[in-house]
Amino acid sequence: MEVKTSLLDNMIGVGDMVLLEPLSEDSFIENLRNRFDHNEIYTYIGSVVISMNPYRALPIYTPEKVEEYRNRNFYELSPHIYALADEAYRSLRDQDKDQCILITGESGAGKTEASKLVMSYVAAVCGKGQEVNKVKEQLLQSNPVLEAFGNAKTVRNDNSSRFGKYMDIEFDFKGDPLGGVISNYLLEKSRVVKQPRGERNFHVFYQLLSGASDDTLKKLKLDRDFSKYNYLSLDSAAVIGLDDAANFRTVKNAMQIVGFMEDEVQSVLQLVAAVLKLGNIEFKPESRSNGTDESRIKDKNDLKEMCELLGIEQSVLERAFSYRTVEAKQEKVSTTLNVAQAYYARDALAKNLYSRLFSWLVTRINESIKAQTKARHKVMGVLDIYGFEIFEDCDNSFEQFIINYCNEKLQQIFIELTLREEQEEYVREGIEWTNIEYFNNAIICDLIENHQNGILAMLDEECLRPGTVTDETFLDKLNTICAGHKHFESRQSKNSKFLTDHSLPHNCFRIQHYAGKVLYRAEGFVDKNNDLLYRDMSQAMYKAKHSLIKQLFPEGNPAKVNLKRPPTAGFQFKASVGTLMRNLQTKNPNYIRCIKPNDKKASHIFTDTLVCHQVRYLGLMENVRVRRAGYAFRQAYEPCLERYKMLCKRTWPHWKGPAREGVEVLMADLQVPADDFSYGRSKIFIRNPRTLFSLEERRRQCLQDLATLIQKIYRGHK
Ligand code: AOV
Ligand code: MG
Repeated sequence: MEVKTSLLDNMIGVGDMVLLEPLSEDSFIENLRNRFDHNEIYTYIGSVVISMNPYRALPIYTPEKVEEYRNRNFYELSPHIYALADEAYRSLRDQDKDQCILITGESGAGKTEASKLVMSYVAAVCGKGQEVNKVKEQLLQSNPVLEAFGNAKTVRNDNSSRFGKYMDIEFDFKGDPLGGVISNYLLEKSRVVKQPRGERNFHVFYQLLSGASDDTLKKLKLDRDFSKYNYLSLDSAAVIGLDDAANFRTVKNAMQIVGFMEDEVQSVLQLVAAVLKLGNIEFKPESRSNGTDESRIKDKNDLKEMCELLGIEQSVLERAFSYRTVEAKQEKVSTTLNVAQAYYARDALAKNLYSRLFSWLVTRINESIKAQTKARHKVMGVLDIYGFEIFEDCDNSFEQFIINYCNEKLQQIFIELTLREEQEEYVREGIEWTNIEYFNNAIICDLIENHQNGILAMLDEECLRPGTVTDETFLDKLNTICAGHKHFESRQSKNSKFLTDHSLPHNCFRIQHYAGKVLYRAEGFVDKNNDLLYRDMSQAMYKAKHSLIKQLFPEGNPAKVNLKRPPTAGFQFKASVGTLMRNLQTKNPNYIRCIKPNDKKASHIFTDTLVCHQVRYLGLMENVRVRRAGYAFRQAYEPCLERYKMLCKRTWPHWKGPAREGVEVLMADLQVPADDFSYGRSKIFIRNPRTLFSLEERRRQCLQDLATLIQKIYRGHK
């Protein structure tokens, strides 16, 4: 069979790794490099899209490109993220299958950009009309708002997502968008009060100070100078290529489109300003007659201004910075705070204030974008989370642990669905098959989330245990229970029977994640998991006249004293990730695997070792092997017959018998070599993508001939 298709013509390297000859890790990486050097950043492994971050704007996302990919079969054109988006959208619209787009890759690999490209493609090709356009615009404009509040410059990415985001876009039966729902996952709130060296706080702080008018800043009692604020790191305040002032205008405009009222925008900005003010409140010790130190506020001006912004009586907040009330058995006991405790209370308030504001923003956006009809709808979910992260020098904390756990779970879904499921499908369909080995990271997920002895369960147990609980007691517990686990290492603890790595620092433990070994510092785990906010603080916030802040601290309502502890941060995260995974499993998955070509954030640089590392841990070689050993393409008999029956006189225009027999007639008639396909119980499996391309090409030719014929007849009539 002669093969001539647009995909294989003029192709740089090989567009689908399944066709790569010979296949080895070296040839795989060479192919990626060759294509990358020629600006071909997308490559397929069957239906999986590999995306290399070009770190510069390429002219491949124009409206013309959108038209080119619209309604075309996946393999018809050269690899592009638009082909995946189109396939997912059409399958949702025409086959009524809910879809999810799973985007993975490490920090800075291009996940967030990819998610926006998918969303903008779908917005461009789905329905038109005033109402529909409004829905689309609101869905798209939710991005700049959430990025301003939830993204920050890190050492790996100037626009790093510091929260996980899953967005369901809902469509009606015609494929027109109805609305959407966003779920957010644990914001890295520690960033509000402290940032690692070379990193910034969340974008919105810098955007507000750079972009707001003098008048707005005056009303918010703010100074344009970043250096006036303790919570803003100075060494990296200005980021090359990032125009904070222009972005502030974009964000304000986006908020308006999404449907925020002017007074809501002002409320939000007042809270942002209040966080900055809060950071400037400082404390000094004052000795008491009994020999202890009590904390006093150094200069009350920032406190006063913060209280003015939020409509809080100054004495109420001042008291909350000086005392802590513990309620036990209907008795209230107040103790004074020392300086360290006062700083702790201040930072806990700032983190809570900001992260609750963020969750409120998501809820508020959801109110605007939710579908206005209760009619049944189809759903496309787009998942964009924070990528796998490793800091050197044991600087990984609870946040990295959570982020990396989330990435393990996603890798697990990928394995489940592309490697395991694929192999199981062959068995189900009765197709002969030899298993391909791959690393299954279920064992690491279990180490973290097992409800009896997983790390999160032990952290919770420690946090809820009476008595003195510290990060050391937590680490001791880990050392006892996890010692001996293949993916866990730490210094031998006094209780441990097992010998472990003595080169490790005392206060750390190491997990061998699917994507690499990460050394976590136990310090802060207990505290961050507890996420305690003194009741005096929430009560002070609840007393505010500012309606938004009051709303954010409902537990401060004295009428609703609830002595039950709120669930820990880890518990909540595990539960929400669990729900997410179950949700994803009900949908048809589409994968984008993002790869970072270098760690300099630079264009045109392709670092082999870095790419190789990612190819390995993403399991891409195994992915190709499974695909190659198996069948590149499968389709149920019915739609297969429908699509290609025009190629054979005996099946065209009608085939009376069972679809499977029709397909058999078709294959015989087209003389497709017998070893190139197999008949499963419900589907035909085609081994080589070339066979598919060839069928597609013949179909295209056939349609063209038909069109020419119709034109001739039409002219003849005239
Ligand atoms: P991430 O989402 O994967 O990291 P981003 O999507 O934010 O990474 O990409 C990082 C940066 O790479 C972007 O800000 C762009 O400058 C550039 N970039 C990525 N994809 C493209 C593209 N297709 N074309 C041009 N430039 C691109 V993180 O959120 O840190 O895990 O937490
Ligand atoms: Mg991101």
